[in-house]
Amino acid sequence: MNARTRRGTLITLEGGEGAGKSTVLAALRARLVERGIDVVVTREPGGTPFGEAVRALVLDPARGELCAESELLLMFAARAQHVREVIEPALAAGRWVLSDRYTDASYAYQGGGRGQPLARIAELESWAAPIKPGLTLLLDLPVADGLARAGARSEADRIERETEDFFERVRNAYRARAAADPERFRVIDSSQPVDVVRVAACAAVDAFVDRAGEFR
Ligand code: Z5A
Repeated sequence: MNARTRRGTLITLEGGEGAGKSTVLAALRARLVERGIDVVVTREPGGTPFGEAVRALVLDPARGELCAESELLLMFAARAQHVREVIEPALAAGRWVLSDRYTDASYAYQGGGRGQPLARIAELESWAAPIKPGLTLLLDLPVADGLARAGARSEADRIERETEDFFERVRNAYRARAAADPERFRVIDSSQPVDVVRVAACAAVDAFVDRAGEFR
């Protein structure tokens, strides 16, 4: 197999409210490009026309109540399309994919936050989104700090209107996933200044690229 036909790798970026994912995303993309990697940057929910329509629907507070089961299924409906239309074709072509959120977000928000059974989420994952990230960066900070950052920004969407308790459960679920899979996760303290967080995130990606190179 030559370099052009080698399968690419999925890197995901996760975190709670105001964690700073958007703030570090451009730096991560730039670092991957500097390392000679052809990278597709995408996001969830979204990443395809169908997924972006689902995103608008699921985050719109004007739609009113949405039961937890519907929310979970909508996240996976958007994700199934994203995997088949964007992620899998890019990886098959040897490109890397950097996604702002992926399946861990469903475990954290719909599992931890909404109390949906983790086994049910795992079933959906293995059926609709079986691609595993090679590296997941979790930007972690105390909930109150994240909410203060997000609150200073714009009008809250449907999920952002949740209680502090909800976001504590989301944070705990993310941290539990990271602790259970230290090989894949790198946890970054995103309560640090922006530049420090960017440097730490880029260093984690660099180390991963170096390691991936050793096995190629
Ligand atoms: N969701 C779900 O429930 N289930 C799923 O399966 C998936 C998603 C995939 C939309 O996601 C919602 O979908 C999200 C989870 C749910 N719900 N909520 N809540 P999203 O990722 O698009 O939306 P978000 O979580 O609200 O992300 P965001 O708005 O893009 O925030 P962010 O990217 O993490 O933060 P940021 O925009 O980079 O930074 C926030 C502010 O903090 C901004 O003013 C920055 O300038 C500031 N900032 C950032 N870093 C720092 C540092 N280090 N110091 C000081 N200030 C900082």
